[in-house]
Amino acid sequence: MKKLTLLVLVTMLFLLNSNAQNPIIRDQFSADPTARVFNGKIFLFPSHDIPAPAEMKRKDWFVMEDYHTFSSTNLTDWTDHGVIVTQTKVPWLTRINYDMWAPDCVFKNGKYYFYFPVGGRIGVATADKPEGPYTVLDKPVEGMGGIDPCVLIDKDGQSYIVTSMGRFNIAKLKDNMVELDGKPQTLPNFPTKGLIEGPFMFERNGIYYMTYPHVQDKIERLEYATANNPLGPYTFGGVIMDESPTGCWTNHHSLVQYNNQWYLFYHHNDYSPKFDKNRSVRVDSLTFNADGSIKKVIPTLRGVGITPATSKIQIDRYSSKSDLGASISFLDTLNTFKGWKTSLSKQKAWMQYNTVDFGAKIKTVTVNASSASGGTIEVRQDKPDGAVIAELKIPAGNNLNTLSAKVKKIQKGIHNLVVVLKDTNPVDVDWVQFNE
Ligand code: FUB
Repeated sequence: MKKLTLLVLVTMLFLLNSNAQNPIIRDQFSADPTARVFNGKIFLFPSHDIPAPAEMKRKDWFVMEDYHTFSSTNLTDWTDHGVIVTQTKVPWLTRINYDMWAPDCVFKNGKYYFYFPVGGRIGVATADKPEGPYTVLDKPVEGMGGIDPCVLIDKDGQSYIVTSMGRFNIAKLKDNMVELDGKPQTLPNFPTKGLIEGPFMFERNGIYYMTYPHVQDKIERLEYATANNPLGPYTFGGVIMDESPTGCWTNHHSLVQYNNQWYLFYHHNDYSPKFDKNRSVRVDSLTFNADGSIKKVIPTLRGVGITPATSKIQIDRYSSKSDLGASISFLDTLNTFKGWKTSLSKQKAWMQYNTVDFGAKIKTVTVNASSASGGTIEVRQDKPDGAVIAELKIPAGNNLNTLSAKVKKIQKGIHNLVVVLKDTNPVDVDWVQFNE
């Protein structure tokens, strides 16, 4: 019994990926995120980039052999439910080609339907629970080609599937969710150049939105169009997100409303700055204007959610920073999944991390930091010139040290956290954590 309890505890610890910031999945690559709300939880159905195995001749392309699903109740803690579908378990797949691209999942008639593109076909797997286990059906969706399926279940119960093949093709689905009810039609009025993939369709207040990546210039940006019914015609609405600042060529996405807030899930190449086929899922808040148009989303590192002060706060996922003397870099360029550090190199340089829940009983603060020449940092609340709640002198040396100090005059509840370099000796900060 004791062994079983220990095993459950260890498994829970393994499953709990406790990070609020972008990217949200921090122990593997993840891309093409479709987020859905099922049973009051948010479920993420991304695709899964992996480094090319030895047998793959082409090393500069996407390599995707399976799908995981993840869930969260607070957008802060994500549980990895493990692999739900893998290429070797697709009965009708004749060629293993590591091409399990962007998927979707919907709930209908008491079952979860997971749609995935592989081998130029659209496969379906079903499950009784969103996290699985999923069973891959014997046949793909006959008559539907293309990639990146998205399924909309309309208010009248009619389902539609849209895929992409340089243009968007849409068809009604029969009630069994696996057969088409009529031939796919190509949606008119979308760009004829630079439209490749990734349509996402949803309805809000009677407006049907088709959101999609489009190469207007060199790489994809996210755009949207609207219509008064799922089959269109759609009218261009605007840009949801500009091109990735780190040059990630693709940007696949989904929009979802959860607890009265809309979110945009998308991907960048955070852990793989030199190879944009190894991507990572991010999430930022999204807002609609009163007329239903979408406000452009600026990608952030901070992401969404409230960070408990008692967690190891990665201030390199900053909300804002001083113009001079504050920068971030990988802790270990050979293993980027170890994350980043903040470097403060000029007197009064600062890094601000917003929306930290300081609770009511914080007594001390611990930092993991290094300073070649021995520098001092101040921990402040709310803003760079906010009240100093602790000061820590980092011993001279190149290695990271974990050291603590008492906090004074700390404000309870949710506040921003700011770390400021007090003197001129540079300091690198890995994380900051408060203790009760
Ligand atoms: O992940 C492979 C492909 O890249 C997806 O299917 C596209 O949407 C793009 O993100």
